[in-house]
Amino acid sequence: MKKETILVTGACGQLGTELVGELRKIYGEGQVLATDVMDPKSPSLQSGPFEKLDVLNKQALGEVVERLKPTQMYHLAAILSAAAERNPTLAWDVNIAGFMNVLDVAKSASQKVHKVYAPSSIAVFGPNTPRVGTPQNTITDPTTVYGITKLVDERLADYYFLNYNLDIRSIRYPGLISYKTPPGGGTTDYAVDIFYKVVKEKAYTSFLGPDTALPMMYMPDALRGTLELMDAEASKISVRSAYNLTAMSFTPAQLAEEIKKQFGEFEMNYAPDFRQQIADSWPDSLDDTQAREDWGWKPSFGLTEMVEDMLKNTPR
Ligand code: VAH
Repeated sequence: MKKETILVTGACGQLGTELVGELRKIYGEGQVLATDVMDPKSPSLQSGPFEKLDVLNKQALGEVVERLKPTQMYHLAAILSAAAERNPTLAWDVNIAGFMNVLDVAKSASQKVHKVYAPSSIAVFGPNTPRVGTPQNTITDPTTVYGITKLVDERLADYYFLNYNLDIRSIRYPGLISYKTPPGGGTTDYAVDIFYKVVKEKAYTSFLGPDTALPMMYMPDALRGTLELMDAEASKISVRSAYNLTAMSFTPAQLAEEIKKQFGEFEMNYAPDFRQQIADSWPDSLDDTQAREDWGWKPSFGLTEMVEDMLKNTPR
């Protein structure tokens, strides 16, 4: 295996915590520097090097890169959709200025950064987007500030690839479901919260209405997809903005029904809040043919398998 040195930003989040663990398994514990503005809580982050780093501090980011000389960067620091609606300025700063800092530092690093990963989201789509089987290239017109920032990031990624030959790769993640680290500030978080509440209290009140369909993915698929995209030959990557990627689509009512089937009865209630409007602006389902054709993407978890694994592993 080729020796890689990897810098991860936003490592304490839902995705970062698990991705750092996977990267350390592949490349060695000492080869992956996890960074975040927060202190690490999860044991998988404490098992290897960790530093506090704010992506808005370009000088500090530059110093870390010059010292570490990473061959790959995973830029995961971001403000998610619901949190962004509460603080659009912070979302703009972190999601766009922070990303710009990463791009600039990667581009001008004295030792070449071979690959950069920076996730996008289905939030780049909006109410004018075809809602079912949303194609890779279509109308975006996001109406959430999070979606707007992610769309700018997609364009910047493509720009840095075209103009500076930076090998940048990205995925438009759907809602990610996992049991190790809870998500924070997203609209798809209900699909994780429900498991914690059901196993502890046998009741859940959803902040989205029963019929709100959204594209979703179980964390093991998201991790594998991300690593497969990063491993793919550069010549196979035809999309430098971000790939559509999906595994399943369901509504809160369908998720509750599947949990009831496997877990038994629980009380399900609905009290939609401001996140309903965010969810209503996003696609019901995605077409990820391009990722399947370019680098062989194929999900392994559908709704039934995901619910089974979540019920087995959600902490009681
Ligand atoms: C959010 N989970 O809800 C994120 C995501 C699918 C959207 O990027 O904000």
